[in-house]
Amino acid sequence: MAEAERYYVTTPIYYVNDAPHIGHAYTTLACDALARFMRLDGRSVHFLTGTDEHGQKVEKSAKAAGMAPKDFTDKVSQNFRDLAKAMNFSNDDFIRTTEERHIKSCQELWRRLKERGEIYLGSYAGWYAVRDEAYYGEEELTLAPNGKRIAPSGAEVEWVEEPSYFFKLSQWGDKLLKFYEENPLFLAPDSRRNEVISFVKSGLRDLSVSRTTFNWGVPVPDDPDHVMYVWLDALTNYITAVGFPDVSAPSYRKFWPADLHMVGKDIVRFHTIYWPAFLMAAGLQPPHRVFAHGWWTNEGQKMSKSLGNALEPHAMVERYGLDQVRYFLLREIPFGNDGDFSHRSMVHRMNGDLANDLGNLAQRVLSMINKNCGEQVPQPGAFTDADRKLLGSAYGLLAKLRPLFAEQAFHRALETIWQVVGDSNRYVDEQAPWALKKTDPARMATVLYVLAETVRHIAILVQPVMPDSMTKMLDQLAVPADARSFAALGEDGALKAGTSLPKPEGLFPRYVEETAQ
Ligand code: ME8
Repeated sequence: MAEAERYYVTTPIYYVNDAPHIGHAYTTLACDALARFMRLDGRSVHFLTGTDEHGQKVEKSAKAAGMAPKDFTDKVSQNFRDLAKAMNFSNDDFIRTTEERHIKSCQELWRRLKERGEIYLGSYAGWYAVRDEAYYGEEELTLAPNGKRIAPSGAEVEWVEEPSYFFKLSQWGDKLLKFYEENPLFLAPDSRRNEVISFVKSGLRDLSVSRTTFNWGVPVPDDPDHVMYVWLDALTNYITAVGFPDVSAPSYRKFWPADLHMVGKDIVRFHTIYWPAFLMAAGLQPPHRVFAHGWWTNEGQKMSKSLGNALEPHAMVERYGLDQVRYFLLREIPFGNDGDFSHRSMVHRMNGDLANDLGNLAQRVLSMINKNCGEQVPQPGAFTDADRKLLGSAYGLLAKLRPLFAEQAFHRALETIWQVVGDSNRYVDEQAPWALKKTDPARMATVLYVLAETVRHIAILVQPVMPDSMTKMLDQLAVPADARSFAALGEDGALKAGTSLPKPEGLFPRYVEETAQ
């Protein structure tokens, strides 16, 4: 299959030491919208998410819960599967790093690196932050008032001294810089790209890639005193899931290199320095692109366990509605920037963009058709310039959305669709079909047809972001199940006059403040 016809998108695999919060849901949601968009656009998609279950941090959490690590990870990994269900994520696979397929894959990657002389045995003495599962140089640390050393991420570090295998990362600096230069789309947004390039330019040290002081990890082949560094283990999930180490497997050949690794800005270095270096060193191709999005805060505050203010996705969905939450997260902030969640802005989007703009448009059009056109798609007459203009903007949407999805500009994609929603609402007001009912019923039928056809386009194109509500909207327009992909956009898939329509129902209720009820 030609390269352009497939699409492989991944989320980070989440640590199971914590309950999922809205930050985790956000990353997976962005991938879900992309996966759905590409499927509707005719691509063969592989969408991967999963859980990162090894390492000292998870081992510590299991101990604190009084459980064996495997029992602990079995239990908490399930929370992430439940989240995927609750958020209507369409992932094709869910990988766990404790699975046999993954252990085999990590060990094979290790063997390849070892064989090529990229890994050597030495000993590590330095600072390690369990929370980040990352090594830090002395010069990166600051001293807290309690005398503890703190990493730039805010995590406490501890002194570690142990035998360790090292990956020769120091030899990959120039090759990485060349790779970034030759692949300008590899890392987005630009601010992150610049940050990574200047970090690599400042010089890379060899990377410790095994630990001996705990054993909750993938055993190093031929040296079972060592377990692999959890990031080497974790990153490898992206190739495990498409069949590595069998590089001749159809899934590997079809889907690797990945089109996109979506990550948060906290883990950009792991994905854009270590990962391409490991792959190139093993003679494998690096991914096409990494997008590092921004950070959500809650009402201006960093979300944390200790503050107890982490936004819980299930509770948000219950309070505001699933598609409302999905829409808000992708519309509210320019994708890539940090964003603040506030109840006020959530309600503003729900009641404005959804209830007033899109919901009201669909409801007005469908109920006028229901009352005045015999519950059928009306028969249009000749189109006026105004009709052609509105239809033209609906027909032209896909061509505008493709490049925006390709650059993960979800907010701009939604804004572009909502311009047509706004145009449609203005068109209804200008054409006043309710007044035409008496004076010119044939013209009323044309106006309502133009509107229904525009709503069909909007519903098809909004499916990646709000799949449930748009399914209902397309049901209300009696669009057949096999005519809901992007191939059905434009005149060829146009609504057929005379098609019976079900009774319309409102899709986006207004949020009424609890105190005002
Ligand atoms: O880092 N805002 O896992 P993790 C936005 N296991 N996104 C957020 C967020 C917030 N406040 N908080 C978390 C790990 N995220 C490793 C990854 S991949 C090979 C291994 C999202 O459970 C964001 O995507 O700490 C971030 O990068 C990820 O959760 C970190 O998840």
